[in-house]
Amino acid sequence: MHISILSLGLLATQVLGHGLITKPWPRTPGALSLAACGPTVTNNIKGDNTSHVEGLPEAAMTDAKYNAAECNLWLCRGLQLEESAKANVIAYTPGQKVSMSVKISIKHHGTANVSIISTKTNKIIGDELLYWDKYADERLPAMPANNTQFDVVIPTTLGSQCANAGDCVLQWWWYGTAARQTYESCVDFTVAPTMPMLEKRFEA
Ligand SMILES: *[C@@H]1O[C@H](CO)[C@@H](O)[C@H](O)[C@H]1NC(C)=O
Ligand SMILES: *[C@@H]1O[C@H](CO)[C@@H](O)[C@H](O)[C@H]1NC(C)=O
Ligand SMILES: *[C@@H]1O[C@H](CO)[C@@H](O)[C@H](O)[C@H]1NC(C)=O
Ligand SMILES: [Cu+2]
Repeated sequence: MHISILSLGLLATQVLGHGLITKPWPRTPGALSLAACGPTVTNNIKGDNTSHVEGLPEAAMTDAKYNAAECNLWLCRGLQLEESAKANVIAYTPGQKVSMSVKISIKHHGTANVSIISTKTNKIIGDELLYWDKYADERLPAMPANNTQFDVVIPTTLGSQCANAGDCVLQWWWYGTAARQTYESCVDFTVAPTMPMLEKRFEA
């Protein structure tokens, strides 16, 4: 049995994992995540699905199966859209309101956002949908309701950028400033392209 100092460190931080999206159903580990990230990352997330990113890239490097570029731990914690999940990817319409829930098991004051990310570039499409300048503040007597329950509105300007399953994710991102811990959780969705030419014709 091999217990390296790194994996012991990882076990210690696992106890401290703290957040993920619970509604809509987020990405979870499976065969594709394992192929891209290797067992160190997927076992970490299976062990605690609220775990943070810090420490994972270093721990994963010792893993022959880890492909940093394919895994991309700074997008959805490396979780990929699994084949078995493709049938359940949600089709949204432009302008649709989406209710989201997040589970926070331990608080760390910081900032958070929800945005639509292009998975090819790992860049935000448009503006952040939501931003909290104060989030998960353990110094408050109670957590504001909107830290764990909130709505986002699907933009009407996506065009065909999120037409196919896996093109885009709705990513919740929380950074605990003093804890220096990053939490990422992603929902897969599609938005069918609108037909601007057709709309113009009707307007004329
Ligand atoms: C995360 O883990 C909890 C506790 O093990 C489990 O109940 C929940 O279904 C998991 N959620 C996801 C998205 O994996
Ligand atoms: C917001 O999200 C992006 C990734 O989508 C991240 O790079 C950025 O640091 C986040 N900002 C905050 C304050 O959470
Ligand atoms: C969350 O609620 C607080 C008030 O408790 C408000 O100041 C803040 O703008 C809200 N943030 C978001 C992102 O809805
Ligand atoms: Cu922590």
